[in-house]
Amino acid sequence: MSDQFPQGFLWGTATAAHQVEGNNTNCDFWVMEHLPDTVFAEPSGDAIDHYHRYPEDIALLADLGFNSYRFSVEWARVEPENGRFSTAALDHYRRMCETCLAHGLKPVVTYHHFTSPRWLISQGGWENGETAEKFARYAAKVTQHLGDLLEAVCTINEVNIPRMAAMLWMTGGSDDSFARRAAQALHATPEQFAPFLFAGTAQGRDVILAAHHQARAAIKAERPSLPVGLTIAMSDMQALPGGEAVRDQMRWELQDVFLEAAREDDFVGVQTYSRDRYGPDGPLGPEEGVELTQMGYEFWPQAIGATLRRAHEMTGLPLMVTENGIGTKDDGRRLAYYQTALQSVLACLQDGLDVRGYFAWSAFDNFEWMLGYEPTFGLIAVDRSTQQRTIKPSARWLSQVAQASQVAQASQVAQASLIVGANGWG
Ligand code: GCO
Repeated sequence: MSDQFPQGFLWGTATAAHQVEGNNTNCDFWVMEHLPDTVFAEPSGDAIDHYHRYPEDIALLADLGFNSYRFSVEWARVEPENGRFSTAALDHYRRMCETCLAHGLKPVVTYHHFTSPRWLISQGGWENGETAEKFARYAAKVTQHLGDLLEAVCTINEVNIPRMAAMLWMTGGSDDSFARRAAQALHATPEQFAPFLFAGTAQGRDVILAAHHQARAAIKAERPSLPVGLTIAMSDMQALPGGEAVRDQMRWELQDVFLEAAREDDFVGVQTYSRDRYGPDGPLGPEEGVELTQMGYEFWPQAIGATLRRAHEMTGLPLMVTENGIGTKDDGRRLAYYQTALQSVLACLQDGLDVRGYFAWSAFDNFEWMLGYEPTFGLIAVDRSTQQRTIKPSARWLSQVAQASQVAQASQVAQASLIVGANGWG
């Protein structure tokens, strides 16, 4: 049995605009980050200034031997006012795609990765049915401008995460006063406050899926041959004896409904970090004795194999690992994580699953939403006071895997991290 990944397999890393660009001031998150007594650990600020430094960053990723790069286009920049599009912003993202191609990286572009324009939130955000049309109009515009350069489009990142947030994380009542104040700051009523991550009702789910479907149609109308899919956050949902019914019910609500809605797509983007265990009374915490990551998740890299199999079973579609990775300060554990994860992806391929690519989350240490810059998911570290990039050993290791298209041939990389000058690295 071949231990090679297939020819043409996409090897890449992933980022999201708001987490790396810096000064994304026209989006909803920026406002929420700056509220007095915000729930955000710190504001995103300059982030890693990827908005300006993308040429060096892309060159660095190409030098590591990747052949693809997944990044997102920021809706708040492209459509700063309802119905008014910024050609300058579209040109910026076109230059990013051109830079990728010039370096041999195929652009896989996400049109929405959590952040939305402020004006959208003042109009009811992701709980308002009209948002689907607006998103499709924006998707058409982006495709007109960049479509000829793209390898694939992910319409919406983690379509199911608002539902997960509502059902798993905000059940004890979220910080109401924060939501009320944020609603006011974004000119929304508290009843209609629906930034993407807050759109956790069944109505929100339906708006998000309608937005995906309408955007897919709009993209296809512009470029019929461009592969379009959504991405979904999939933990490996395991049942302990007696927990099967509860797990199945939760898996239906949190994953299966979304996989079913993707059945007409060209591929499914699977994003996995860990597993979750279910007993007869619901979700259980981490198992005693299992190592935890910075996020408090179990170190469970084999989860990606299980979720790919589930996505395959539910859809039969081509799959892409659009995110997989670990938040840790210990880069040796990151390397170990990727090693096991990639073995489990390879086992899926050997069993006949059609997996088209693997994108590590993330290329760089970046802004981890409410948690700020503390969690470090990057293959490349960034000193944000100088914007100096430093390649971690795990990046060197993954680079060997990508170049050999084989996990076995990559040796453990023990050498010290490589420092890359702030002003160019050549
Ligand atoms: C996601 C998130 C990323 C996170 C990553 C680590 O798509 O899940 O988009 O933005 O940074 O998941 O928690």
